[in-house]
Amino acid sequence: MAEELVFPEGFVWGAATAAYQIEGAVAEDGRGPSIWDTFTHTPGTISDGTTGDVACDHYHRWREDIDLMRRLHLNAYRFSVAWPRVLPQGRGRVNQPGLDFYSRLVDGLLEAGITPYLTLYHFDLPQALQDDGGGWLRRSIVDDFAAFVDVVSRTLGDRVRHWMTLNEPWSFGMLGYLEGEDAPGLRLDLQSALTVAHHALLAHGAAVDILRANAPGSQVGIVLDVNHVAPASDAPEDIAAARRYDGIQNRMYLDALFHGRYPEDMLTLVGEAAPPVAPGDLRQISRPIDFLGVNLYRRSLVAAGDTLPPINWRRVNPPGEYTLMGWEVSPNALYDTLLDVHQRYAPPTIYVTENGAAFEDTLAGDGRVHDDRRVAYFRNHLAQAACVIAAGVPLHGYFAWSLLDNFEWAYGYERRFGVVHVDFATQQRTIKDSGYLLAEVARTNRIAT
Ligand code: IFM
Repeated sequence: MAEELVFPEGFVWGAATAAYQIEGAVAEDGRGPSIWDTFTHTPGTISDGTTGDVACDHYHRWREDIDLMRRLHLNAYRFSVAWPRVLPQGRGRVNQPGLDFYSRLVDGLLEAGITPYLTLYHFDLPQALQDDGGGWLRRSIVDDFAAFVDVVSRTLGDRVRHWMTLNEPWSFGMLGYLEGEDAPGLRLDLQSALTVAHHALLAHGAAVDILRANAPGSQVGIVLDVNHVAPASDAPEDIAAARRYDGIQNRMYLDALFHGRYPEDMLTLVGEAAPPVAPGDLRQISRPIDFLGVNLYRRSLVAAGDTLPPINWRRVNPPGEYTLMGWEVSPNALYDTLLDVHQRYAPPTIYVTENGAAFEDTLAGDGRVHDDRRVAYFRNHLAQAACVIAAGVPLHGYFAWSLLDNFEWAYGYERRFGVVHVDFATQQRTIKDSGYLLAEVARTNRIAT
C-alpha cells in the first residue's frame, strides 16, 4: 500500500546549478576567461569535444528559467557566481555589468518568491589567477578569494541570506590537480592536491568572516561531496582501506571544519604530503558555520587496492542499478551519509545541496520526457530524506541536481542531470516527468512511496 511521508513545515525545496555549466555568454559584458574556458578549448579534454561557451544560454534566458522554477513550485534556487564575470582578472578591477547580472537574477528570484542560495566558488577560477603561481596552489589565493567575496557580498548581502563558500573542494583539488580530469587539468601529486584543499579551506574560513561582516544575520555554510564509505568485506585489509578512503574523501575536510584539526591517522599516513599548516590555520578553517551542504550521488564500497598510494584503495561495484556516470543508485546512502555526518560532526543544519542522476533521456512523441528511472531515483531518495529527518537529523532542505540539463564538465553535454530537458540546438526547455514529481512534492510537502 502506498505510504505518504510528510516533510516539516518550511522545508526548503530547490534545484541547483553552477555558472559555467549553464550561463554561456563567456565573452560577454566584460567577463574574463576562467580555467574552464582554457581547459575546454584544449583538444582532447572533454569527451564530446564541447565547451561551455553557450551551455544553456542562461545568461540571456534567466527570466524564462525563473519561470520554470515557479512552475516547479520551488521555493529556493542554488546557483553560483562566476568569479571571472565579477573580477575578469581575478583581482583588482570590478566588472560592474557582471555584478549587475547577479543582482538582476537575485531580484528576479525574490520577486518570484524563490530564495537565492548563492555559491561563491563552483570550479571556475579566473585564468589570470591560475597563471599567477598555480591558482589554488598559491597560499595568497586566500586573499584573492576574500576580496572577491567582499565585492559580491557588499553588493548582494542586502538580499541574499544564504551563502555557500565553496562547492566540493575535494573535487577541484583531486580532479583538477592530481587526476587532471577537470580544469586546470594538472597531474601533480597528492601533496599538491592536499595543498589545494588546505588553501581552499582557509579561503572558506576567510569568507565566513567577511560574510558575517557584510551580510549580518545571514546563513553561511560550505558544500562538500561527502560519501558514505563502507568496507567491501569484513576482511581487516578492506576495513582499513575504507577507513583510509573515508579519511581522504571526508574526514580531511569535516574534521578540519568541525573539529579544528586534520585527522591524526591521515597525517601519519600521508607523511610529507600533509597540508602546509601554519599557526592559526585550523582556527580560521573551523570558524562556526550555520549549515553544511551535502552533495550526495552514491555510496563508496571500498576494498584494499593500489589506487592513490598511500590510500591504496579500490572501488567495488556490486550488482545493482547504475547511472550513466557509472554511479551505483543507492538511496540508503543518502540516509546513511546524513545520519553519519550528524552523529560525527553535528552541523546545526544540513541541506542536501545536490542529489540527482544522469540517465538517457528522449523527447517522446507526446512532447514529454518520460524519465521513469530518474522519477524512481528521486522518489526513493526523497523517502530516505524524510526518514532521516524522522531519525532526528536537522535536514532543512533538498536541492535536486540539476534544474537544467547542462555542461557536465569532462563529459560535455552527454550526461543529462536536469529535471528540465534542454534541446541544446534550439535551447527549448521541457519539464521532464521527474520535474513534475519534484513540483508535486514541493507543492504538497509530501512524497508518496
Ligand atoms: O555537475 C556536477 C556539479 O557541478 C558538482 N557536483 C556533481 C555534479 C554531477 O557530476
